[in-house]
Amino acid sequence: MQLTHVDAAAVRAIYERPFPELAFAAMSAHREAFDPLAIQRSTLLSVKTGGCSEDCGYCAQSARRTTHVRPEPLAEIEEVVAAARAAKDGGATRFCMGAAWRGVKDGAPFERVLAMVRAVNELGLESCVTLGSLQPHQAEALRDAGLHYYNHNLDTSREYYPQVVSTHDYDDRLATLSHARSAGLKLCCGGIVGMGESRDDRIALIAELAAMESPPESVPVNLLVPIEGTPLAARASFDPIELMRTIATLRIVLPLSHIRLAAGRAEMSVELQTLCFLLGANSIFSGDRLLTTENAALDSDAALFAALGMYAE
Ligand code: SAM
Ligand code: DTB
Ligand code: SF4
Repeated sequence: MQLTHVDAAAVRAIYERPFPELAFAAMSAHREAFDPLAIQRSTLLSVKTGGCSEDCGYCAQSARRTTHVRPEPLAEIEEVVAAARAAKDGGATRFCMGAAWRGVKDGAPFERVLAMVRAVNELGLESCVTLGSLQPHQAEALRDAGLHYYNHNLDTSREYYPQVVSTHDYDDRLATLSHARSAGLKLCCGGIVGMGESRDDRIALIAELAAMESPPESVPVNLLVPIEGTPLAARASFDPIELMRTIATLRIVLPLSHIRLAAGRAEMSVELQTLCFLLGANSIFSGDRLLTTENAALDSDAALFAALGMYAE
């Protein structure tokens, strides 16, 4: 099913269906476009850690807070190549490099990121970077270096965003996505659940993604990883049924996108992960670390996929 007009009311009508109806529709949409046994795997590396000027309430890397993160300068290419090789050996098909920047500045650090992209591509991996805001010429430089995906999350609804971040706004995020798309990059764009947002906010985020002229090929759904020292450290536990409704609705309204069960898997039961895969999540972060926190272990992922008769793409 390809939806032509997706607004918040249409998304709500899907999101709030009785669960068995929602699940059946999501599973059907998944099978129409994808092999339901296959899971795509991406591995993350933080190439510039901490010291960020922004104040995103969920993030360990804001310079405005004291967290477990020790700031580190931009990584050397050799270090990135070694990590990318290890990711490939671990079965990942995409390597995602994250920088704790408000945005890209022209100059030597950006040139080094371009060299990282070329080096990752040479290993036969898809490349992805997340560097904060981008200007059009920077998106074009990334494209010319061979970048496959630009990750830039909307994170939540337009309405809730100012409660989470005060140093940039929703339109800044949309502008960067538009520059990346205009340069011909594929988009990885999703959000975070479990930040105290309402169901309306989750529905509005889904509608925002689905209404994009050219929606993201890759949609990460992060469950907040609570970080000591951040305003969202004391998050109350999140209702797993809301996570499943979010995944299933995304699968229905974005039938051709990979939906990633992203951060927070280390804290999820195998039962919850399995249900999310059944409902249409077909991508994960694999490898022992996310950016600054632990991920679900590679061997437990392998055991889960073997038990389910599923496999990595
Ligand atoms: N500075 C860039 C930016 O803000 O786009 C790139 C790095 S930032 C860490 C990338 C994304 O990671 C955020 O947009 C958010 O979706 C996710 N993220 C960061 N910290 C998280 C946390 N504690 N729990 C869940 N997701 C998180
Ligand atoms: C995304 O959607 N999630 C990733 C990646 N894109 C950059 C980051 C998750 C970070 C989790 C918390 C941490 O490790 O600091
Ligand atoms: Fe900086 Fe990105 Fe973290 Fe926000 S999410 S504080 S922009 S690294």
